[in-house]
Amino acid sequence: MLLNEGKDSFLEEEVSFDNSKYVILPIPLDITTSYLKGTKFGPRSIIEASRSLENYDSELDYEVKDKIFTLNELNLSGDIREAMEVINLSVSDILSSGKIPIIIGGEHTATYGASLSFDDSVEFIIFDAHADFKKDYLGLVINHASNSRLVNARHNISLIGVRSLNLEEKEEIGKRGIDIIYRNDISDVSSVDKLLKKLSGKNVYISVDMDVFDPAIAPGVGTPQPDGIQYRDFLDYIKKIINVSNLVGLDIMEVRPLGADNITEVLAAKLIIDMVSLKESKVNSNRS
Ligand SMILES: [Mn+2]
Repeated sequence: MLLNEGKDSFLEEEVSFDNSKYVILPIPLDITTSYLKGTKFGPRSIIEASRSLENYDSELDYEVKDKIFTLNELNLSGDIREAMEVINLSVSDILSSGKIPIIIGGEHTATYGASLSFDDSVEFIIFDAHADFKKDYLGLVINHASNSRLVNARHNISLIGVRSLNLEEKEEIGKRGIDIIYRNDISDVSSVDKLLKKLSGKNVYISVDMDVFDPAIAPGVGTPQPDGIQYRDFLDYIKKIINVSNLVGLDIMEVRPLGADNITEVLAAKLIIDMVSLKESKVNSNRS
């Protein structure tokens, strides 16, 4: 088993691995990053930022406690293919222990590695400014700009918040009939309804590239894009998605710490608390 027990935990949770329901897997992947390097420091910074946040959600009246175990960072010393294999093995270990993986990164390519661990019936919902549907990029087939396309080799995907792609990517996405909600249509009711209908009752994995958000609220990313979505836009989506489906895994990727300005990693940590709270308060209300 490649898993190590972690000392520095998310939200300062003290729960043991066996008693936890969610397992944070920090993946400091920074191999194919093309524009701004530094995503390898993302996982550590998200865990540090979580310690500045409260674990109680007043909107849901739910407290995250004794739920989340934090693993040590994965050691990724090989090339990108080896990294995918290590990630796949680690996520598979978490799943076979009956836990829900929460992956924090690190470049977005880690989502592809994680996707290999899931049954191909799992739907992947990818929030990203970029379509990431390139056939290859800078000579590499496995790279961050091809992540969505790679995941789509095994899984149905839906792309949300996209505002950066080329014509070839757009045509390939159209050819494959992939559901894509562009940033301009983020509030379009019929698009959202269609998505929810598709996800109803399904096992769902949510992947968040932090560059889907506006750079004003998430400046610390590898490839920033102007005119991103707001935190409330995201909350509206995940409330609806988690409500109709069964969340089996999630990731928060592409955090690139800026040093003194830590608002990106605080937002990243908050998203994890939000998604766990939404899933758990749903479980609780189903029981009562
Ligand atoms: Mn992106």
